[in-house]
Amino acid sequence: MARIVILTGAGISAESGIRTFRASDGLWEEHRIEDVATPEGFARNPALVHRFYNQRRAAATAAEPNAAHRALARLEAAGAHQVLIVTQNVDDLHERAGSQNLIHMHGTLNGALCAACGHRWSAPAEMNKTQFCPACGKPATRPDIVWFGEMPYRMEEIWTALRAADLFVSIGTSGNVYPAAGFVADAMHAGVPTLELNLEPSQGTRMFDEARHGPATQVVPAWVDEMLCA
Ligand code: BJW
Repeated sequence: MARIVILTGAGISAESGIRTFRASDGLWEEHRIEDVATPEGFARNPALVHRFYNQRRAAATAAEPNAAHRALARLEAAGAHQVLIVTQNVDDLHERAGSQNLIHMHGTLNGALCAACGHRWSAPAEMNKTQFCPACGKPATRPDIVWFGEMPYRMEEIWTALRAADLFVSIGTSGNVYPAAGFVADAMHAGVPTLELNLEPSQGTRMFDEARHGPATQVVPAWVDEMLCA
């Protein structure tokens, strides 16, 4: 059974109404990365960081999976391929679409993490700096999100899957943030064929064996149809 590793980024959720990061109307236009996406920013101003993620949690809860999320779930459910989705996204639209074999390498809005002891639990809709960790009792609640300078989750598992894959597909990501941006090079060095599906050419587009550009809700279902007919 062919093994497909699929990396997704903010672009796959854009048509569900979730803002991307680097577009002209993206999240980084309104927020300094250093303030809301680093442990140092959180230490300086936890209230600001909680407000940023509380708003994004509310937006993700209100959003619905789109045709691209559903197509990837359909590919996995068909059972003809072994599909692993590695998402950089912190929304839960892949799982709500039905995907099961899924890694959230940058964490999830639905998780809370104790900055003091590392305990994890379900995030409340509104998180704030006075909430106590249920394990150690310290008021060190933070979103379970991987910020700049922190190690993304389950990297060994991801690299093992990537090296063993028969196809690597990158969907809706600009290719600006490592280590995810390096997956295409990792795949290439392992001799794994690569495909980019994105609205426009990404930073690393020339490294892909093939690239198809257009909105995810069009290019992803079309590609999945091809895979299921082959
Ligand atoms: C559509 C569409 C539609 C729109 N249809 N497409 C120099 C070299 C190498 C690394 C570094 C370096 N200097 C610093 C680093 C490390 C740093 C890094 O990469 N910095 C860069 C800025 C250079 N990385 C880290 O610190 C990471 N940790 C780390 O490296 O640990 C050490 C390590 C060492 C060795 C091995 C492994 C690890 C941690 C990175 C954490 C990233 N966190 C964020 C925020 C937290 C999550 C959150 O708040 O949501 O994650 S940053 C932000 O960017 C978010 C995203 O997941 C991530 C990627 O963004 P994405 O998804 O690509 O979104 P956009 O907006 O950039 O692009 C959207 C794309 O969609 C565009 O191309 C559009 O065209 C397209 N699109 N509409 C299809 N309808």
